[in-house]
Amino acid sequence: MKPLKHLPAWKTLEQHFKAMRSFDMRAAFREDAQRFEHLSLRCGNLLLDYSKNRVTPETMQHLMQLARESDLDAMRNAMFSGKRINFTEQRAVLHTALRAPVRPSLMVEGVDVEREVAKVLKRMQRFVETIHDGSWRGHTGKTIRNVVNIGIGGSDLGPAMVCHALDHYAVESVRVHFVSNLDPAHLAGTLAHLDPETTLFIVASKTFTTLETLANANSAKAWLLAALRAPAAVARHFVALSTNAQAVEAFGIDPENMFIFWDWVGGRYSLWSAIGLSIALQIGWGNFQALLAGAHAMDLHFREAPLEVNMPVILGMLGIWYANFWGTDTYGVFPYDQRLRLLVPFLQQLDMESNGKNVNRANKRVNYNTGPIVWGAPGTNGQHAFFELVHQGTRLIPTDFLVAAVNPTPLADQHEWLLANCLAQTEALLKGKSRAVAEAELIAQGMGRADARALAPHKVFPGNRPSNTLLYQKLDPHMLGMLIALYEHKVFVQGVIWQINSFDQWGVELGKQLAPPIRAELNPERVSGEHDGSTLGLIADIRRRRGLST
Ligand code: G6Q
Repeated sequence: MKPLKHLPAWKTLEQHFKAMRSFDMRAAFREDAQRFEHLSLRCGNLLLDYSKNRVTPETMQHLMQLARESDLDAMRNAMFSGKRINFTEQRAVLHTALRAPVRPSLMVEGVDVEREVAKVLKRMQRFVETIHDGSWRGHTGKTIRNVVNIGIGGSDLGPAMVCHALDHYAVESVRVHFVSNLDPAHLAGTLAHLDPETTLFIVASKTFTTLETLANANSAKAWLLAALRAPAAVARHFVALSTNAQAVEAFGIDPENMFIFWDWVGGRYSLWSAIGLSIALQIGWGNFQALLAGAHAMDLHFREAPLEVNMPVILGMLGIWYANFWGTDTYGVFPYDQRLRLLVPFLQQLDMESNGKNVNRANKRVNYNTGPIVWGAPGTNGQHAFFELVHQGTRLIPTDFLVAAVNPTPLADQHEWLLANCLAQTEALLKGKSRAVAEAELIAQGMGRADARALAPHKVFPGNRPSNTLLYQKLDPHMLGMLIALYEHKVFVQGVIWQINSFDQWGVELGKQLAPPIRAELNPERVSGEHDGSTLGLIADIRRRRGLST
């Protein structure tokens, strides 16, 4: 593997960047009336407009050449065909197989993956139907009205984001809740409104060893048993989603009530697997299938479309352009869609856990920046909060705006205003406002010349700031599936270019290792350990507040 910075296309891009430093998008739009047509594309009814970026068609050619020299094609095929591309954990990466229609041909290491997936999906479907038609009863014979998904990270963020996004598809008979945090406030606050007789817990944990999830599951079990007073009740009120049958059984959940998945499903890519049970319970089986089908449509596009017209590749390579040539550190995501309010936390995990790496596939430290800091919030809320910095701050921030043409919940002309604001923000980022215009506006408002001259610099918008717009018809399960898969593949593309493993997460381990000894030091019968001065000071302060010896 040739180091990234030694690739000819990288060197070409470095040269090209020098010429692009003074590039002005406004001039580019004036010079090319077809710029929007040249720099936008559709996949199904999803439109990506990337014309408001600091790129020319030539930039895009160089970026695609970099993708070719990085063996993107081969890496993509390796992922889809089940090669162990997660090489630090020796695992295949096959979330795409979870949403493919059954093809008996995907044999991976002797296992017919598609058939295994189909079997679990069938069991999930039957289970969902028994909850919805009321034939699954709680221990006291009542039907289930509330479902609580207990999980964290990948076993929470994806399903929670989808359930919020598609709450307009929710079935009436059950409500789904999510509990993730170790903070007892999360579980206690949720249970306060629920009736044990009509509540079902889904314990979602790939490993079934996760501290937070097991702590919450044990507390939920205690809550149930305190009310129903019969150990047999657990079998009617708990199901598990996991790869670890032994641990599920040890917890007391009937293996009949366990839905499995496999080690080739990464946590942050698992909403398509049994981990999506809460989604199917909330929106019904047909809609869950539509979500999978949407993701599959994007998989096909990613697999088959030439790089130049491949949406995940374009988004991924634009991110490389900004992070590695323009030196941007962050990237903002602004869904003008309240239902997508959990998209940003989901993408933060997807992107930052996947590409927040500093060692490459040759086990060497990289000498360039990798994954950006992902942040954002739904519009128009963000406009009233942090957009000041996006428009007038000193940093360049590439952004994605997402918006639906049609809102399933029309209220007066509110959606028209939402759309107008979304487009106005990207236009403002592009156009900016010059000092002369700012000054003229102030004078027209009646301000004296000297005052206007003094105030005008504060009212200047530099403009020429980049944005992508993703415009879709309406947020339905199919479209949401497409959008999530789009970002999954974008993150994959960037990981390939940066030559890192996007599918492990060793960076979350150290804190987990250090917690148990600290926990032991908070006990009345303290077990002293080795810490830095700050941690020692904090432990001592906590002990003092609790009246314990220090
Ligand atoms: C995701 C990560 C991580 C994981 C959680 C929960 O890719 O691996 O967020 O999903 O730590 O793990 P369990 O599902 O094993 O409880």
